[in-house]
Amino acid sequence: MILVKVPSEQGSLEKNIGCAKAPESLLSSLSINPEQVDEVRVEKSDIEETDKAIFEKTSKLLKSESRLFLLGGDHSITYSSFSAFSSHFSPEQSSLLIFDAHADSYQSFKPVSHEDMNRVLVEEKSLLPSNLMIVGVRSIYPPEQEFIEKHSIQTISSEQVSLEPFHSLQQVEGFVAKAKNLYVSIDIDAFDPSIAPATGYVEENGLLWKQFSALLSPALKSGKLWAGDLVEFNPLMRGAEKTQILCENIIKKFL
Ligand SMILES: [Mn+2]
Repeated sequence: MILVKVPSEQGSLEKNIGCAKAPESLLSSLSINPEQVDEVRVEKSDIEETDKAIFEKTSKLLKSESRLFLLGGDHSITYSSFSAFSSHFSPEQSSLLIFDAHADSYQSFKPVSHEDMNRVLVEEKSLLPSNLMIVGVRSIYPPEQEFIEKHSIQTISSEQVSLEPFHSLQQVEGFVAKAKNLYVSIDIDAFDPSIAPATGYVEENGLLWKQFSALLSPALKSGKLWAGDLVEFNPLMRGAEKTQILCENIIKKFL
């Protein structure tokens, strides 16, 4: 697994300034062989150039049959990396499992931001709606709800995970079983603010570590996992220390 630093907060609409510092902060406390670390050159004044650079880096690594894990940055980075993933494997054979408090399916902006990247991926046909599952959601705007219903996108709320842990696990297992190639994207705000306070859009009643571990394990065991990312951690915010420990534990699961 190659860790790819993507220090970009350009897609955060200025609501998570500081999350570009996450990759450096995380790598400083993990002991990783430097040969296992790569980086996307971020064009600070030009998000479209950054998006292109993420796309190219992801494509290149997948072509060399490397598995990769991107360290964001804000959640818009997933737009470019998953676009590359689905051009590599084909949209039919590319599935995206997301852990997030939000649906990121608001109306489309250009350039793509962390509020609409799922909608744009679906509209551009890089992502088939049936190949998308969002776990931990608990804050959805009406236009997003409409979008989710229209495309029958599979979601599991954090409340469902708490109330029906076994059924939730079965749903994730079913999703993973159907997938050909998997990309797992983790927005740190999927977690409960008691363990992950340092992020731009905090939502109460999130996932706990044990719940997340259980729901991630089908993907880790599947042999289909080629790429992933961890996004929206902000080391400049209050509670950064405990959030960073959680992030480190997530990364270790992928290594
Ligand atoms: Mn989110």
